[in-house]
Amino acid sequence: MNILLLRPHPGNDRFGLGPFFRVEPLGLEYIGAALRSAGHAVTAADLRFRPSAATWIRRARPQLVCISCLHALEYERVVELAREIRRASPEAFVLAGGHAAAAFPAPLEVPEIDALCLDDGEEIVPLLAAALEKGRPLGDVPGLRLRTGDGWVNTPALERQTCLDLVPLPARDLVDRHRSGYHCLLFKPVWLVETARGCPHRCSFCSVWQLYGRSCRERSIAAVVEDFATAGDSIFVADDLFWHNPARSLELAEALKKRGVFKRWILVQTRTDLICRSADLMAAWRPLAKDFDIFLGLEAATDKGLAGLTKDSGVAESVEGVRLARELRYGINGNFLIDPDWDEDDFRDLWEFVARYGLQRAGFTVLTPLPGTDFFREMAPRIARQPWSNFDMHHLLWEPRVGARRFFELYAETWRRSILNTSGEKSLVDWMKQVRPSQIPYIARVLWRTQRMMKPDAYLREYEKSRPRTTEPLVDFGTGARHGAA
Ligand code: B12
Repeated sequence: MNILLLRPHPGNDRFGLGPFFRVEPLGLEYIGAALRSAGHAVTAADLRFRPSAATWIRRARPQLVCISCLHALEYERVVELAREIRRASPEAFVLAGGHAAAAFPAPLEVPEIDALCLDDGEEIVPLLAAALEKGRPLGDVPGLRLRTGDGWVNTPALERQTCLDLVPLPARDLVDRHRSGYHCLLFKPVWLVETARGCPHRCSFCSVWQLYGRSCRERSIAAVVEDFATAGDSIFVADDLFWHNPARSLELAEALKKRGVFKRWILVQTRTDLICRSADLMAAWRPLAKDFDIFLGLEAATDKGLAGLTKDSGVAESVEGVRLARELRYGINGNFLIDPDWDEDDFRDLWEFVARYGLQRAGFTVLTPLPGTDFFREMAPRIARQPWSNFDMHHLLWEPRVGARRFFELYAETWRRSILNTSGEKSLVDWMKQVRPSQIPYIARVLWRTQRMMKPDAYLREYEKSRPRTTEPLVDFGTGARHGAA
């Protein structure tokens, strides 16, 4: 069967990480590898680059089109893309999947989409392709939400979670033509690598543990070593919680060293309390890259703030984790959450914390109830109908305590205290000194776009444009259900 895999343009990357990170569609690469081994002809297109979806449809002539939807902010774009596909190829079966589609499928229940994938795709998509090819009933394919004459219905869930070793390596060649366009911060090109999936913690704002039931799955050491060894020099590790299993992480570090893997740059995401109890592990990993950055969910500057987010960790751990990582020469990036219900003192507490511990490399996002979380279900009555593209963690979804103008003044001031402010501590010249001459135009463009985050009016304009003018609720929970969810 001819199958086309599409990564849509997310549409809204005006704020936040968008300008800094553009990484390969790794989920589609794993699905592509699974489909190939079942004998299908697979084409993948990353629509953040040219050509358009219509051109890819003409080239690939697919019977099945798979669209990925990682983030809630992409829902509208995914629906638009499905419409475009329907027009260009009315006979093709259109399937959407990926984190946001699985965690909260309701916004994708439109006539132009035939089915939604409610779990990982490596097993489900080949089963669907086989059913379509052989004309078998689609209701027997597990893990789907199907559009039927009687509305949207769920097929039985997968009997057990997909084992990550089912597909040992992603089919990176499917999108390698865009490699030079994949970048993170100053590093370009970049490879996205996954060693494990899931997180056992229960932070209220995160939709990952709620989708995977706090489970953690690991790839085999052999597969990860092969992937690291064959990927390029700059690696972004997609794992939700790196170093989670100390014994396996230590074994992996040793195996990578034995294979002679040494990278220019590695970025991983983890927690400060885990760092506090993993000094040996961290020391074992540090020699694997010249520059090794850690992205930490710092979230709040007070214990009360952290407890409110069910972080299950305190500020003492944040401070000690950062100290320990720095002592081992790791670079620290992180993120703090800004609650719309804050008053002025809360902002000042955060500024003071950032200054005291030198956390100017951290970013700041607006606390946003992400679809698929209990937090979202709880907050939905306060959120009126507005575009999903506003769920980028840089928009206000309800009126903040200090009023929208004051909130954005304080928010923009928070960003002005970061290293991204080229009129602040780190000037444009300082940035340019860090890159090769050939990278200067690229980094100048990224920084220029980022200065918007320091301007209250830029946020306010967006807020006024999509200010909720109706009290119509955002979602109808009668339809937003995934397997077993309310
Ligand atoms: C890498 C990543 C990014 C990358 C972009 C990735 C890309 N390709 O463009 C960057 C760093 C840019 C990014 C940015 C953001 N991200 Co992000 N990101 C991730 C992360 C860590 C890993 C995704 C990944 O590649 N995993 C590895 C692959 C192998 O797994 P996978 O994608 O899940 O794919 C599997 C299944 O989902 C499924 N599948 C995937 N696609 C498809 C398609 C079809 C058709 C089917 C059938 C199945 C299927 O099968 C795959 C194989 O098993 C996830 C965490 C997560 N666990 O999902 C967060 C995550 C998706 N991001 C999140 C968020 C919030 C953001 C930001 C808003 C954060 C911010 N502070 O600004 C921004 C938004 C940027 C923007 N404006 O577009 C949230 C989304 C929550 C939500 N409900 O919306 C997540 C879940 C993190 C979290 N803990 O909450 N992100």
